[in-house]
Amino acid sequence: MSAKKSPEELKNIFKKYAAKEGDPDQLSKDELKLLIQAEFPSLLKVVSSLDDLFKELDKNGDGEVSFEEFQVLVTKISQ
Ligand SMILES: [Ca+2]
Ligand SMILES: [Ca+2]
Repeated sequence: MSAKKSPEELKNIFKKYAAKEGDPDQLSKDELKLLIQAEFPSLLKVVSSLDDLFKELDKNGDGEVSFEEFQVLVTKISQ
């Protein structure tokens, strides 16, 4: 099974999980965990920890991952 998703699917996935709590346009760490566990479980084998992954994605360090920051993950997945 390929983990590759279309840009539209990714946007929908992001929105679905980002809307669960707090800011509906930003992923909290819990939301990111749910997203990865449900949609990209194969990533769990390649990242050392979800905490590290979250830190890596949260470029501006505001404790949330925006759709823009999420793109880095998308690049990782499509490699
Ligand atoms: Ca949120
Ligand atoms: Ca951020």
